[in-house]
Amino acid sequence: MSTALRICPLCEATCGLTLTLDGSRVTAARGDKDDVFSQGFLCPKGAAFPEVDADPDRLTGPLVRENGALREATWEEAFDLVAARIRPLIEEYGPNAVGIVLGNPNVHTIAGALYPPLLIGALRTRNLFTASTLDQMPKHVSSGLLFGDAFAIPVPDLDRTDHLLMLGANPLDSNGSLCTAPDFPGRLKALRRRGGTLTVVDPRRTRTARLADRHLALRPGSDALFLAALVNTLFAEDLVRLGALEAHVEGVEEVRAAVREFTPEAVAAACDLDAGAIRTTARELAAAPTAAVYGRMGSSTVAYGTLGNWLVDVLNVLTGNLDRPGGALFPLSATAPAPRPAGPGKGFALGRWSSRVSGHPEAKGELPLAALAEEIDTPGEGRIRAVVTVAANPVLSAPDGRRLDAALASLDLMVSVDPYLNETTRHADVVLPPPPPSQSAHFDFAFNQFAVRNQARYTPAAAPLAEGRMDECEIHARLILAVSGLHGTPPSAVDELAVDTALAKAVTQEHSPVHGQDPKAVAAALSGTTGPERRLDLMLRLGPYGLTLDALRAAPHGIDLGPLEPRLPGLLKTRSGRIALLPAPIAADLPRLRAALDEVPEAGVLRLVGRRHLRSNNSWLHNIPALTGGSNRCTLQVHPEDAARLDLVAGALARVKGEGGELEAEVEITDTVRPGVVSLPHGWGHDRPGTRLGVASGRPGVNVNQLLDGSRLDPLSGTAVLNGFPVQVTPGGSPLR
Ligand SMILES: Nc1nc2c(c(=O)[nH]1)N[C@H]1C(S)=C(S)[C@@H](COP(=O)(O)OP(=O)(O)OC[C@H]3O[C@@H](n4cnc5c(=O)[nH]c(N)nc54)[C@H](O)[C@@H]3O)O[C@H]1N2
Ligand SMILES: Nc1nc2c(c(=O)[nH]1)N[C@H]1C(S)=C(S)[C@@H](COP(=O)(O)OP(=O)(O)OC[C@H]3O[C@@H](n4cnc5c(=O)[nH]c(N)nc54)[C@H](O)[C@@H]3O)O[C@H]1N2
Ligand code: SF4
Ligand SMILES: [Mo]
Repeated sequence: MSTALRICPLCEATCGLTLTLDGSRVTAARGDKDDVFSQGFLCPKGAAFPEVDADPDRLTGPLVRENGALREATWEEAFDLVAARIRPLIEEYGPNAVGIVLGNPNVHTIAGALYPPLLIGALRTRNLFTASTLDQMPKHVSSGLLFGDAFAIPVPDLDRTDHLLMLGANPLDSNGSLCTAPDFPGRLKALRRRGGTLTVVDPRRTRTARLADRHLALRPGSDALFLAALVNTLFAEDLVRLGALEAHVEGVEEVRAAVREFTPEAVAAACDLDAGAIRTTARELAAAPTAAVYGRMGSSTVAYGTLGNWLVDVLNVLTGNLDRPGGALFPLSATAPAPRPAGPGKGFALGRWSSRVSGHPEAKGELPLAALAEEIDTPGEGRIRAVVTVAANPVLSAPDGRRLDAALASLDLMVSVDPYLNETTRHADVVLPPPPPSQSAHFDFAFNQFAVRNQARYTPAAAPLAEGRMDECEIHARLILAVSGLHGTPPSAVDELAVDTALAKAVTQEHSPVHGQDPKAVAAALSGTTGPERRLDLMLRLGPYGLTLDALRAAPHGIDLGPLEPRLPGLLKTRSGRIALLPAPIAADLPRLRAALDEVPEAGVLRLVGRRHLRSNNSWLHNIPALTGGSNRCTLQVHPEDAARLDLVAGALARVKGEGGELEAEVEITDTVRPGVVSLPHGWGHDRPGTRLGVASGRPGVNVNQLLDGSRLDPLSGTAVLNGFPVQVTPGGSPLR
């Protein structure tokens, strides 16, 4: 028996785990009490790490398609096949013939942070699709426009704020998102204990809402109207106080004019909130010594997602809370480039190209994942003929999985880097499975950028790579070489090139710690036994704290880098060097929101919202018995009034019809959803043949995203509307057992 530390990769909270190992098998996981950030916290998912790690359905080696069927293959065969098949397609049809799909777990692995940018660079395709356009792309766009940097995302200063206004987030079940905070629930309770206040805006009375001082159960999709009315009230009641931000903001008067029509009375009907309650919310926000406004999924994956995300930060600015302790601050991660001096930047451009079929504008170099199917199945020049998926299951996670399922089946070539044969990867011609997490090192490149405290932690692999396994970093490196026509080159060449490229740039930058040094000498001094370790070491050395891999190794429970600190104006990369409070693309989208003021909600139309369960994670943890036992979770939650009106019976089936299809789900009657709203979770629908998910396929559930046809998008960010879309509900067919 031995123990090893491992940062949990199962949600954004990044808790430190202490694993118990019997040989190389993980037998238990508990919270690491000495972890500088998570201090022993863990949730039921973290506790199930051993089962997640040892799931017998995980693929143990590569699969290749031969005569229509997948068979086990050697790594050599698998990469030979990729190289032999993809190069002719690119040569004949050009780089855009290959689509790249990056899914959520890429933000939970070292490989997913370090290699996809190189894969995108190698393929030079404009057909890049990621889970961001099912999630947080509106935040990237609003940050890009406001601050000139799509990754400059302020996070609420949870541990110090006096007042938190939270929209469309349910951290008691999700453990938080774009706000990395181990024990988010405990931090909210501490906020209440120190006399702070919590307001939750959510059409459902979630576990988080139950913890709040006030819960506003607004109509789904109306957050942007609600937020605009808060901004309106701040101006109307002379509550705008920029404080230290004054010198760094432009466009305040333009915002005042832009929100003039959005009075609390004007939005009240659309939001189904009392105008008085909206005013009180604005006054409390302004009166709090410090406050933070924070919006997530439920205010992001909606029709006015970018406008809503923009308004969140407009409120943080107008109340003087942006960039101040207790407000909403910008984290500074240990692998971020060392801060440059303040001054004008390049700004953020949107729509530099558009998608072929529907002309959707790119955002942050990406096209809407909801448009992937049409880019494959619509004939014509520029059609996608090959797809590479990495850690993605869009057949379940994106709108209209049926159409995407058929489109993927029609491809000339599909390659998937994924541990499972699931609804998406079953179409692959080559599946390249990474090892289980115990056999991978971990560092949170992504989430340290959104953490409520600056810190850095590195956990080397807890167990050695099993026989026949390949580290996910090496899989990526070999894949990059195979698609580049460099098949056969040692994979270390990819890391060396990345180091050389980064150093060539850094030595020329005056604010870089290696300015003026000899790049070869810096590279030679890097420590680390693998390519990715050397790259991590380099990023730490080029970073703001001058850390090294050796320093992290010497502090296995992590290095605390202190509370978040103000970062303005250095962080701003807008062309003016100031916060652009009313960016032109936002101003151009506001008429759409004004039109929403007059839309009378149709009586009797139900709006569907999602929900998450603490023991689940998107589409891929339903195969773990320890996390799936108990009663059916894929239920349609309906308010008692709606159930009575629609003749729906608890435990019986309801038929749900949307623009993209229909399905039947078990009815759960509960007043935790507001009237007019039904809720169904996503990530279910494991009933397709040809997968290898023994447990999940036994209790498949239904795919909520089949109710969508992929046409409802937030126009500025290309993000799918996954919350608040209209559905019809009628009693279903046969009753349940
Ligand atoms: N209706 C509705 N739809 C939603 C949402 C919603 O709230 N409502 N949420 C959306 C959101 S926020 C997101 S992020 C997306 C998520 O959707 P996706 O990005 O498709 O992610 P998952 O469903 O989590 O699927 C993850 C895939 O990664 C694989 N995987 C797991 N671990 C690893 C690993 O270490 N390496 C590799 N290479 N692969 C791994 C799994 O086997 C699985 O195939 O879903 C979105 N879809
Ligand atoms: N247990 C678990 N944890 C997870 C995940 C998981 O699947 N399971 N997924 C991870 C991922 S990828 C992400 S992105 C995060 C997401 O984490 P969160 O951002 O916390 O998202 P959700 O838990 O989906 O909560 C969204 C809330 O928005 C509400 N909502 C729906 N429509 C509206 C609306 O129009 N307005 C408002 N104000 N609210 C609305 C819903 O009722 C729901 O309670 O969770 C991560 N953590
Ligand atoms: S809260 Fe998230 S990171 Fe922490 S143990 Fe649970 S799943 Fe893992
Ligand atoms: Mo997500």
